[in-house]
Amino acid sequence: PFLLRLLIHDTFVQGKCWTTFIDDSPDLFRLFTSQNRAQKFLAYIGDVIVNGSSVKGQIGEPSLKSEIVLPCLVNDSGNPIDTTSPCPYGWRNILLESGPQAFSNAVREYKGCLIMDTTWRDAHQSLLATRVRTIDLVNIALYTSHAYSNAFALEMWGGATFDVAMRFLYEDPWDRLRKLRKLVPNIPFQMLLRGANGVAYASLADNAIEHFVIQAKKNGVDVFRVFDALNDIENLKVGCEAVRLAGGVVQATICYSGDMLNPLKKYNLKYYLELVDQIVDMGTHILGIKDMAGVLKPQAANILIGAIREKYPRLPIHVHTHDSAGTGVSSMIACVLAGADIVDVCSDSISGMTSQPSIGAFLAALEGSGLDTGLNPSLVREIDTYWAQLRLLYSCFEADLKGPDPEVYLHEIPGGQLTNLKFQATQLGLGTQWKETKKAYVQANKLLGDIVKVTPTSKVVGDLAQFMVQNKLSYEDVQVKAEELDFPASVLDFFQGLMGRPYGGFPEPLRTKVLRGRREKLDQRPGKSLPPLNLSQIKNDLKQKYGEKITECDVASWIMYPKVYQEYRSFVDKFGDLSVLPTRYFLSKPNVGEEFHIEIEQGKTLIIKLLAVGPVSESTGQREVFFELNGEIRAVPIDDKK
Ligand code: 3PY
Ligand code: ZN
Repeated sequence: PFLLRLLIHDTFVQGKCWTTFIDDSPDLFRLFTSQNRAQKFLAYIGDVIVNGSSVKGQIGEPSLKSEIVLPCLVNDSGNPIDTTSPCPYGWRNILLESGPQAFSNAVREYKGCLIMDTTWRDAHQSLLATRVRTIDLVNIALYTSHAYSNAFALEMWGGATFDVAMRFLYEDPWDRLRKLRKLVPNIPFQMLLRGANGVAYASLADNAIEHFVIQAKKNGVDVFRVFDALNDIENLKVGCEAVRLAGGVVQATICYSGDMLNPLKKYNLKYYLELVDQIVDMGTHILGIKDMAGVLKPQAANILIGAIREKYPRLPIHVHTHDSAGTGVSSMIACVLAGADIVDVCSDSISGMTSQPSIGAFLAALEGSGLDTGLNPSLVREIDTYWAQLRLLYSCFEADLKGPDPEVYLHEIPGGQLTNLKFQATQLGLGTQWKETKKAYVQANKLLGDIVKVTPTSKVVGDLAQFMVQNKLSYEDVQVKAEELDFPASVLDFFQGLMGRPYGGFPEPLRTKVLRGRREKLDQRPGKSLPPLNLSQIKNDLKQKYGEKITECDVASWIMYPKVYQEYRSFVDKFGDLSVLPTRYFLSKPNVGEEFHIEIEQGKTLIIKLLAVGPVSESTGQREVFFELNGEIRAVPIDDKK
């Protein structure tokens, strides 16, 4: 094929060949590159055929195996909306034209109520183990750009998506951001930043956070929801300052925990209002209220938002919740009526339970209030026809929740963690003891001092709860035997102070007993004692290892998750960039005779057909898998690992 390509090459045909012709004509080699790429795809697909999917957390096969039907958007006059290019209008235009402060002023002045859709981040993080892949977001992006053109934002990045993209989906999270940004230039993109932890699980050097946020902003994030898991303002400041310096919209956020209406509980209205005062002193474009477990009941929402609105009439307020108890829509309506400017909802088919409340239900519940979201419910519903299919495509990551569970008011497990913890309990053989795990979670939280529970502190409580169940330890046992027990690493990190300082201080004598002098207690902001990273050195080291193409985004990925990044790179080296492979073939094998397409880049498509699977060779332990690739037969040897 190379010779053929050479012989038909324009320059060659015209006889204008020179001695460096081959070196100067990279197009001659493109065939090899794409053949090499195709070979890697076949190696991955062959492995799924012979050994089954190895995607972590997958149980069984996708329920949907047919082609996904895309939406068909029509306007109010019944005419089709052109979705071949993005919608040109949206809130992002105001942001780009006038900057973050004018943007947040415009949000506050908006007479209706705005929504942020979380379908692309928190909804699938909370119901489908964060496994939704870039290709499935890309395929709905242009439609979303039109149907959601008046949304305040789409939450589409950060939180667990960064880690999971590389660790389990073998994708580059930055690539996702760039692709979606191109397709949706009109709606602001929001990400979740874990304050001084970036998108990792523990504090990083301050310059690492600054570096990360600069890349996120450059590649397409507009609004940064910044929180600290312990509501520690010093930690929060690190993230917020980084966003301000990068030119992003700062959404400094308070995490809501407990039950403000219960006088016996630790976190009351006064606690939250003092936090708001500190945030206002620090400065923010928008105030975020993050109810990560879905425990903000309508009446508490009314009082809390009402009090903030009264004290700070100019401050835009954005509220986030989870629908675990089934009260999400009513709480969000209460927030809006009390003066919140923006609330979080998501596409109906991927809403409810540990996810966000349904957008359709919210829009319907708002009817008659006079508060306009600017969204057309029938377009929103049409987008949901896509998500209804996606829910089936990703059914193998379902946590098997069957309905709302108001028990969340007792255990306060965050939405994203609840599904995870339930899954882990099953994997650890604790499935029958899921009830015990929830009970232990309450006791573990009490032992840790009734802390605010959200990543990473929720993991500390979860790890301690699992440890108690596995070792059959009661609340009293932990207190009495603390000096002998081998606690999970996250519990040691927490007590050492690596996650910051909890409100009311660390519980003593438990802290001292757990640490037993093995680790020095840290009683200041963790990042303060971390030396700045040598970013150019890291980049040079990565270039040495992976070649000259290393970017600042790679540097940021490596800093957040060094081991995961290395494993991701080895995977891509072996199987190529699989982000363009349709999800059905990423997760399950094709049938013999089935033909499918992979668009590896615009205008370049691989047509693949599975022909047959050979027997295992006794000498090599391999099977030959026969494909037709763009009309040519290929035999790919695959190790049979079964
Ligand atoms: C995350 O940090 O990933 C969260 O979703 C916290 O709620
Ligand atoms: Zn959430």
